[in-house]
Amino acid sequence: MKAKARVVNLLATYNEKENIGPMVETLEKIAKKCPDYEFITLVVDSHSPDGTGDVVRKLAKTNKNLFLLETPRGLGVSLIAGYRYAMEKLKADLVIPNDCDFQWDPNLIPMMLQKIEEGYDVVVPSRHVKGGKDNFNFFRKLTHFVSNDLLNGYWAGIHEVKDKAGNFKAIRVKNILDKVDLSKLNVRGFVIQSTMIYELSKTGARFVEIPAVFGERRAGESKVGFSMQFVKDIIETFKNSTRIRFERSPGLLKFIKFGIVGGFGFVINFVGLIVFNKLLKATFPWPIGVINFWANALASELAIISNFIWNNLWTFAKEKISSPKMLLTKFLAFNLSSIFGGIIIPSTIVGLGTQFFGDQYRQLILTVAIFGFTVPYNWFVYNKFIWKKQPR
Ligand SMILES: Nc1nc2c(ncn2[C@@H]2O[C@H](COP(=O)(O)OP(=O)(O)OP(=O)(O)O)[C@@H](O)[C@H]2O)c(=O)[nH]1
Ligand SMILES: [Mg+2]
Repeated sequence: MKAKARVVNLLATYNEKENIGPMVETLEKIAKKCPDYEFITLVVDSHSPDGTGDVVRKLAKTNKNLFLLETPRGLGVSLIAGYRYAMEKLKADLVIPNDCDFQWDPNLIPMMLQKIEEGYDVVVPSRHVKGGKDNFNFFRKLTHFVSNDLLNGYWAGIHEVKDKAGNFKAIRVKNILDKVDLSKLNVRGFVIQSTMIYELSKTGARFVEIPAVFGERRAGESKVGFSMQFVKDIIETFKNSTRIRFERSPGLLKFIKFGIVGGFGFVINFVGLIVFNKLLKATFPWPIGVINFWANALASELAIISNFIWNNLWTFAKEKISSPKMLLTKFLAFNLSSIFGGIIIPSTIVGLGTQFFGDQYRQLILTVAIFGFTVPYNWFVYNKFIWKKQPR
């Protein structure tokens, strides 16, 4: 006979003493409807001051399928510890995390198992598909929109599911949850939800959303409200979304570094022009035009040298040029390209532009020339020629 698949229902609790008993009982009833599965309940409790842990310990005396894991405060750290315990100690085949307040209806579990049998790896009950609904007031709608849609959707770029903020989901362990490096997940609070969707997506998991109605809390109090913890949660969500965005688009981080190096080069050129202007004026009896030509030539060469060094060590660190011969060749190519892209072309645009439109547009035309031509040109040349990825 085939061994039954083990489902670990992972319940996060903080002050849920009135809800934990009914939840364990409800899960037992659902287990009876799913005879092909062995149901286990793991409660992760952050030392709730209301004694939720004691209630679980008492129930566990007569229920061999009920386990308690005591965790530090924080939904994220608690769930991460729970996922690990479920896989390592309880040998789970599937993990189903859920809240303990009945806002997510545990009666969806048989349908979620059905979807797993159909071949999906992660089944997400969702408030954002047809038939789904939430009970949020204006404040919670707003915070949900900010975290779910703005930060996790647009900013982080998590698009595997529409509802990224809920706890309730069914996750296959083999080749999916066991591929997530939980020991490296550095999240404390509610942001664990979207982080898990992202981490699971990296394993190649197949996702499906099913409609769910997010109802009222059965008893006790919500932990989401305007408090210091709430501010910390928003900051953590922002930090984590930013990390995910950069991880998903490595080119973006490179482009920002390239911008910083270029900006620094501009400052060198700007200050250098002032310094060399003074030095040359004091040394040579040349006309002002000749003085400024050489002053700017020296200043821009300093900027070019700085751009080359920082781009080589920082922006394109992965493609870094290190052999001395190559370094010299690339540096000369970089100079040539900088004279063309950074001096000849923008100066021609400024010259022609002011000739046609008038001198009052000089600074505007320079800005357009730099951002419209020099920046994209340099980005292209650096990537394609100077720091071209070496085939391995
Ligand atoms: N172990 C643990 N569980 C927590 C912690 N904070 C919240 N929880 C549990 O996580 C679940 C979700 O918390 P809720 O406060 O209901 O938050 P929510 O459902 O996202 O938001 P509301 O709609 O405002 O209720 C509940 O079962 C809480 O008891 C924590 O620090 N540690
Ligand atoms: Mg709740």
